[in-house]
Formats: sequence, C-alpha cells, structure tokens
Amino acid sequence: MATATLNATLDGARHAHYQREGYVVLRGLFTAADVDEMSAESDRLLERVDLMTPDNMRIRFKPHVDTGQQLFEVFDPFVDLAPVCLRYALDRRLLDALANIYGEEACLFKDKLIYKPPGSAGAHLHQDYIAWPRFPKSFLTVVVAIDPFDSDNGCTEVFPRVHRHGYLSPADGKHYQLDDAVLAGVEPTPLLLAPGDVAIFGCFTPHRSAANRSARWRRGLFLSYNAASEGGRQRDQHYQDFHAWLRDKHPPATRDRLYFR
Ligand SMILES: O=C(O)CCC(=O)C(=O)O
Repeated sequence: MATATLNATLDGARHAHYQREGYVVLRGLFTAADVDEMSAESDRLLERVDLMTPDNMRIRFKPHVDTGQQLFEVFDPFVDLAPVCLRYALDRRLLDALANIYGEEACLFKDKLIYKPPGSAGAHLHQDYIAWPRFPKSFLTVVVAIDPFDSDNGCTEVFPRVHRHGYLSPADGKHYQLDDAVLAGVEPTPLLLAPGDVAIFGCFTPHRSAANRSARWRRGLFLSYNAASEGGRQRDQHYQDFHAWLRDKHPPATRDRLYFR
C-alpha cells in the first residue's frame, strides 16, 4: 500500500486517510534548518549521563540485539530539558495538522526522545492505549524524524485499519504486547521517513519496530497529544500517573530506589 504523503498541511484526503488507515505521513513538515536545531539539542542531551541510571524513571535502556549490553535509548519525558524541541512540539504547523484531525485544538500529553542507537533491540508489537481511568482515547502519537527511518535501522511499522477494532487487550490497566496471531493477514506498513517528515498514528493502531541493524542512530521525537475536549492540558497529571504505575510494577524490595530527575 502507498504511504500517504503531504507537504505541510493535512488536507481532506489526508484526513480521510488517517481516519481510514489509522495513520498518515506528512512529508517535509519541518525544514532542514528545523531538524538541525532538533539534532543539536538531542546531541546536547546525550551528554546528560548524570541522568542515565536504571532507577531514574525518565530513562529507558534497551539490550543490544547481539550482545545483550544495555544501551541508553529513551528520555521520557524530555521537553522540560529541551526548550528547542518543546517549541517544535507546540509549533503551529504541527498543531494545525492535529487540529484538522481532532476538529479542535490538541494538547501535549507525553513526550519521548528515542535515540535507538546501533544494535538496539526493537519495540514489541503493541497499541499505545492503556486502560487507566484518565487515559484519553483521543491520544495519538506524532513521530518527528531527526534521522532517516528505514528498514535497516528499525523504522516504526504500523498495522493499517486495525484501529477500528479498538483496544485488543484486557482493559485492566496493564501494558500488553500483542500476539502476531491477532493481526494475521494484515501487512504492516513501514514508516519510511526522511529528516523533517512526520508520521501520525492513533493509540489503537498496532505498531512495532525491528532492531537497529545499521551502524546509524535512529533519532526521533515521539510526541503524544489528546484532544482538548478530552481532559484538556494533563501532561503533568499523566506523568504523575505514569510514575505511580512504574513504582507499582517495580519489585517492592527496590521500589524506594526509583526517582525522577
Ligand atoms: O521506536 C519505535 O519505533 C516505536 C516506539 C514505541 O512504539 C513506543 O515507544 O511506544
């Protein structure tokens, strides 16, 4: 299937594509100069090794696919450390595209900076929705490519049209991987992105990514939003809920070591 593309705005056809397929790609939403700024700030953040401990709830590691060595992979959140990327997360080019999808303003809900270094394992098959009382069903994720996303470095892959079936896991507040069998017969679409391209997919769109088998990083902003009418601005509340959930699922014996900085 052809990947939907568009320069800079979300017209009626692209909106229809998003509703029908559960995702859309906007080519070149951000310029090369914009991407240079995001890239420089991402590089600066990589110097914050003081934050990169397993007990910091802001940080996630992934094993190297061959050696098992733990590699730093994600800041979640990051815009509080990254004023340039915060500006792009609230850029009208992006917010206008989201307003076209929602029919109203979007509010930033969650923000991750995923580096996916060479060798990093992939992301298992899942939907982003999680059945927490406050989790918005209008949640969607915007991927802003800093580096190219391709099949060698483990681009995100989405399963089109499956979002219409809603949430496919038990609604008990836990995070679930999806079994491949649930999606039998549905071909994934790789989100092949150039720097500055943007992909948008909803919280019921199953997605995954393969390991990064290249020698290149795959840096991208993963910015998630909700429709303003579904809870308004709730990013701070979301991170309180997220941290409570992380603490809860951590082994009690070492739970007290967890911190956020
Ligand atoms: O890294 C990717 O391609 C996907 C990441 C993802 O799905 C997530 O962080 O929830």
